[in-house]
Amino acid sequence: MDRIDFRSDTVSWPTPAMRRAMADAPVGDDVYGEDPTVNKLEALAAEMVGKEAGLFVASGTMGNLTAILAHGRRGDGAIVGEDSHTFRAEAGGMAVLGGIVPNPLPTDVYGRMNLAAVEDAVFPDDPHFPTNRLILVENSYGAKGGYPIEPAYFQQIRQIANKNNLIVHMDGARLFNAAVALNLDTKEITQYVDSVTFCLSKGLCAPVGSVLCGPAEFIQQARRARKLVGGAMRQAGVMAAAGIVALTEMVERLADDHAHAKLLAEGLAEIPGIVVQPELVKTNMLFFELADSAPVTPEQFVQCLRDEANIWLSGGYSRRFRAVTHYWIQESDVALFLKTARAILQ
Ligand code: TLP
Repeated sequence: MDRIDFRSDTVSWPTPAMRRAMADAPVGDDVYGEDPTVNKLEALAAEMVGKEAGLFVASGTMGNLTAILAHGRRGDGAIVGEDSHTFRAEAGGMAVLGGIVPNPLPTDVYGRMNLAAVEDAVFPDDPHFPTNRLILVENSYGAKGGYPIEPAYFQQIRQIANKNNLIVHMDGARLFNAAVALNLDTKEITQYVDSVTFCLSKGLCAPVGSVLCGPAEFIQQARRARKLVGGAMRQAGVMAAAGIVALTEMVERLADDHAHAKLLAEGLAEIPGIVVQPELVKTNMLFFELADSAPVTPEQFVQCLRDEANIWLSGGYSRRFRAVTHYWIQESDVALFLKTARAILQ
């Protein structure tokens, strides 16, 4: 990459192996179900998360939206973390396009909703209320620094769902980061949810795409929902080919990104003027704050990193920053970040 970009793992470029696979991919019209590369990706994805079928979609947002549209109807309710991506950062799609009524609940420092609060959020069977339908969960939890939530939590969510006849959908945009950090087979996490979306284009480096996985009948419904939102693609095998490389070659190495994020957090903790909790850093993301005592404003901090070392960091509007590591960030880049930040803040 031409810059050292900590703004997100979404900025990651495809690897050389991906570009080769894309050039060589056999393709067909996926709306006819005839793209062999898309079919291969969908089968592989479903197998990896222990579900019957998969659906290749353009983005994580589209995966969550098509899942919600396929699971619910207008007037249905969805219990959801108030700082989850699906509630807060997907343009209100579930309400705007699905007529789904979100019922947002606070989450703890790891991104978990309180289980008693989840039970309380189930409405009585009364025409005043939305119809109880969905619980939406997320793993790893982006707004809580990409914290990987243990399967035990989802097991308890499953029990509440079963008791109340609810469907559980997981936004697993960074599901494989969570599984690698917890040292678990991904299926140990996804066994408790009915459907899951995960992204190929974040830490896994594919240029485009996510996969929604779930029961075969549900995926048929989701295929219709994807068409509805204009997301049915034609020779998408060109992109799916990169996704296959992502799933076969890029999962285990996520551990390197996690180690880099930890290294960055531990280094930042030693710099006066920065407040960070390295113990919360388990995957490829960290939040840190610029203390009031820092000699520069947040805007100046971002600008100086860019001017002095071509290091890109998002934010600058508040004292809180997010840094994300990925394949294109090396240990030497972390060292440069720390050296430059120390110089700016001295
Ligand atoms: N997250 C992006 C921004 O939208 C914040 C990022 O840079 O992290 N779920 C989660 C947990 C996500 O973090 C994201 C993207 C999505 C869903 C949506 O994925 P895309 O961008 O592919 O629609």
